[in-house]
Amino acid sequence: MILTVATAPIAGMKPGTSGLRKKVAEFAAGHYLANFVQSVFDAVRPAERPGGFGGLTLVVGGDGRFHNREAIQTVLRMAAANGFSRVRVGQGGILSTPAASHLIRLHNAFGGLILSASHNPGGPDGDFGIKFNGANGGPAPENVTDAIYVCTLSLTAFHTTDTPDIDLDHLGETTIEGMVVEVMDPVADYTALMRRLFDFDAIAAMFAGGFRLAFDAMHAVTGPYAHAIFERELGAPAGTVMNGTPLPDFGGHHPDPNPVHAKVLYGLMMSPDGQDTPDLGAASDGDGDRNLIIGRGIFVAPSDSLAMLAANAHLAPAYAQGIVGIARSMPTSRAADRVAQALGVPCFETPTGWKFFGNLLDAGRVTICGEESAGTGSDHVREKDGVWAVLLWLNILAVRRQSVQQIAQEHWAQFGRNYYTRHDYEDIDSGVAKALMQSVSDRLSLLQGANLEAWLIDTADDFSYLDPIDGSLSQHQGLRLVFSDGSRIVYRLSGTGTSGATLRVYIERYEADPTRLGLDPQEALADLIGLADRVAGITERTGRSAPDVVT
Ligand code: VG1
Ligand code: CO
Repeated sequence: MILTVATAPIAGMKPGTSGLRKKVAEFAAGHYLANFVQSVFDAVRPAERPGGFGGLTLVVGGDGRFHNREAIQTVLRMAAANGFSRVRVGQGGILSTPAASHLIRLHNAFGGLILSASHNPGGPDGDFGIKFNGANGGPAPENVTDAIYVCTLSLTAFHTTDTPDIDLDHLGETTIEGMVVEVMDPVADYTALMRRLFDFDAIAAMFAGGFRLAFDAMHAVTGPYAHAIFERELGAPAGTVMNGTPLPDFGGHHPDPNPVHAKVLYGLMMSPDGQDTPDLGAASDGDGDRNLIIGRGIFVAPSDSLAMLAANAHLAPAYAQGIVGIARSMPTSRAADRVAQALGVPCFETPTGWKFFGNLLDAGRVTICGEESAGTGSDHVREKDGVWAVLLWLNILAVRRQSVQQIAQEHWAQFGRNYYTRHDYEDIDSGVAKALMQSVSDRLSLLQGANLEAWLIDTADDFSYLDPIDGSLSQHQGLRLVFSDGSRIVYRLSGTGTSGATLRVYIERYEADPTRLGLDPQEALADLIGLADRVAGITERTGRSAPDVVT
């Protein structure tokens, strides 16, 4: 039976950088999830179609975190009550974010709901999240997330059914109030796509020749994908995939692929003995859209990885014709810009968050996109894609027959090196964080053109982005200090956290001197790091003497 349940608006449901994220307890309480899902449906219901969602398909899946299954059952009942004709859901409720994006595109779905808080911790005390992706497979753009938020503010009822839980573990079809629920293999279509993009034979031959990969799935969603692709398809030995079973609490860890949270992998790759060190270390995050790349003895900064992948993409079959353009988020280093320039293609600078790449990708203006936060992807889907990035690295390594270290060194020798770091101050008081940002913002016009400790500031501004495709304007996307030599300091507040505020400070300096390409980034950037602290008064205002995470 279809039920209409009375409800009242719940405050604070404004989607952030990537969907709505809150503590599990908040999501699981009362009508919280139902309110948000109904607001999504109300905001995106096609007004011009008399049947609403009739005849349309929704893709549903999540990263397997605590509360995933319960949330999926709620979404299924509500999709049926709101009139969808079909839902395609990953077996066990599992779909990586890039796989969901692919399924939406492959099956011409209306869109998808992805249940994930991505790199945020899980478990009963951790975070939960949900985001809506549209028919292009990409995260809803700001005008859609704004419309969803507006709906949350005046919601009075939601539609659901009294159907018992659907079996999510067996492939096949059932129906809820006339809506077909198809439980799908979450891995098969995605694997087929990867096989088309990359030279699996060349990569398999490399593995057969003794090449070693260590892939840390962090007990998150990429485990099944990684086992299927790296071990079964490409013949990498069993054990290549570490932590390959998705767990509701990610094994108690934080599924954020950085040197801090992927410490074991990092230690393995950077171990000085080198004997047992794999050739490539990689990891992905909660929902499988991020990637960490570490060569033997060398951590590849995500901004560098983007540049190196763009420079070498033509070595993989999918990109053999070359790339048409690159896009990077504003805080991402300018290493990719130099590659674009050398290739004679444009490089776009967008705000943080994958939703800003969608229009450029749809319009065919860019092929490869990336963010400093370990997100890289291409026009094959409309999300960043962790396993894709690892496969592109593998394909490049298989063709070039060099180590990651050699490839990085040759890259820097050709293009110079953009030393880069991001310092995160997590869970600081929101008021303190806002005041800090405001104080820098208030001084931007004074900073512009100023000489600070021998650094001349060329530009001091609050980044805003005018989308070249649809003309939409996104303001307040980060405070930038750009120096006369191209170095940059960027301050931003995170839009994905669930408690307090996280201040991100992004620091970059370009080095062309061939004798100075092998420095430790923290040393190469030491004076700018100090300057960033003094300009914003970070230590003084937050009482923190050091960042929580340095990448
Ligand atoms: C962070 C990253 C951003 C990324 C976003 C979602 O956002 O900085 O680059 O797109 O997470 O990634 P913020 O607002 O916290 O800086 V994921 O993999 O968590 O969906
Ligand atoms: Co993610």
